[in-house]
Amino acid sequence: MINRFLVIFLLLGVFACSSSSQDKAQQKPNIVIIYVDDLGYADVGCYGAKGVATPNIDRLAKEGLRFTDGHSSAATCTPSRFSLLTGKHAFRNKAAILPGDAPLVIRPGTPTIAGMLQKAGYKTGVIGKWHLGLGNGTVNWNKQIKPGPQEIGFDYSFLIPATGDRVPTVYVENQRVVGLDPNDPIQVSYAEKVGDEPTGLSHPQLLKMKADTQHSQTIINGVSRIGYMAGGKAARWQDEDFPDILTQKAKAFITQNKEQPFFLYFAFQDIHVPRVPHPRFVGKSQMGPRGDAIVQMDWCTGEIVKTLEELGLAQNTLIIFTSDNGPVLDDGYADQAEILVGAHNPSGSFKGGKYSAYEAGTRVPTITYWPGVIKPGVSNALVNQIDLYASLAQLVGQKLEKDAAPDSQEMLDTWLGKTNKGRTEMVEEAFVLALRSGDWKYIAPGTQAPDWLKNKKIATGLGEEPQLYNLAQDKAENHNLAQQHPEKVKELAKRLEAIVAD
Ligand code: NG6
Ligand code: CA
Repeated sequence: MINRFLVIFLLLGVFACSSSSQDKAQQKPNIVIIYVDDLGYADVGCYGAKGVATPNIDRLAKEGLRFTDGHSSAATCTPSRFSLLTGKHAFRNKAAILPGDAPLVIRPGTPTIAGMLQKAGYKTGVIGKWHLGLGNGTVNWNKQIKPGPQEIGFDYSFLIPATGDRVPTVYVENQRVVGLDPNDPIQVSYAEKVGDEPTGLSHPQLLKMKADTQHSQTIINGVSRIGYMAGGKAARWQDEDFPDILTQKAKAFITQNKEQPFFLYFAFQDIHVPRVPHPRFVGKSQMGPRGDAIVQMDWCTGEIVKTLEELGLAQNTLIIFTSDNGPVLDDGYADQAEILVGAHNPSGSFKGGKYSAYEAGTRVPTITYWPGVIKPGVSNALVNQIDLYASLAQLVGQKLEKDAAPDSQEMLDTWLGKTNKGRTEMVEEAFVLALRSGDWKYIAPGTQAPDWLKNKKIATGLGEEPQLYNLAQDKAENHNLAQQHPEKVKELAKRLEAIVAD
């Protein structure tokens, strides 16, 4: 008798324990970062877009929190992604725009946001554009490709290895090129021609759209790329399929991990060049391929929200929607972006765009969405993606390891809209560095930039003289006050130097 009671008692105890640990696991919210490429501040409806409708993103903004002063850490892709994942300024590692055959720039052993979440019990996945390098030196694309995401905290990866405009134009899933025929090995070179396939320079008549010299190497799927590639024919992507393939992979990742907390870093190819939307999105905006790519990425965003809702996960998922840098119209391909832009201004009322030290370089659409937790609204707080590391660690109750995320500030309450208090100072990284401090913005002097940048019609912020703006009075950065306030220039220059030396 006693024994029977004892058994029942023990069983009850076991059940109680397992259900409470299950509840606990349930309480940890899923985290999805939707990372658009080159999306400008005013490229979506809720931030003032004209000529293109983005109902899915507008809904996130309407039912979530829309930031008016949200920033990527840099005005180009690799540095922003580096900082997002490591919580560390990219200039500390000299992480600039990488070639398509570069080694992994976040070295194994470096603490990452994905690794931190893994330790907190999350399944972690990255789907989409990587552009952080792979391997240790020159990658052999025909073998196991590592180190890569797996070695820095991701359980699952499905990658566009570099950018859409760089070779190799293949997907890499968990360290292997997808669909590779071993009898047709891949060769890649950024230095010299490999194989005998036509290039943009030799066969311009084969192109879907003309390109500048840097984008005029091997032609793949009618688009000339940066870099030369041979072989791997069966594995090559069709640019038009990006939205369907990447979204399907993202849905599968969510579905497979629905019973446990997951972290999905979903990095779109859109709206980076080459802009080759799927035929069903062609003509869906008034702005040609660039606008159609915006419609396409709005659709992808909507599919993720729909999937979370269908699986009953929406109430327990924090979505962060944002971009890696500001907008660019002509980034190497003649896709009519400049001709068809009309009244639409991708940078909104800010100066510059991608590559620029002015505000539009890093001030990008930034929306947090978590039904039932984040109250709908608008926040004017100064926030930066570099702070997500420390803020999400706080959210999931994970202590930051020693030396982890040195530049990341814990600002969870700001991201969740519980306070309107943002950063008091912030570095913006372009080809020169800038410092925001209160209402002031200081742009350090500097003129070093790649030659191709000089042909772009972008106000880069580069110059021999220091620049000082008062953003409260002059958010378009038109009036350089450096001459009037030499002491302020001195103070901010000193402070910036100190941050860099830190
Ligand atoms: C530049 C490319 C540009 C784009 C950019 C990276 C030239 C002239 N331009 O070097 O097309 O690929 O790199 O963009 O080569 S980013 O969004 O990934 O930073
Ligand atoms: Ca980018």
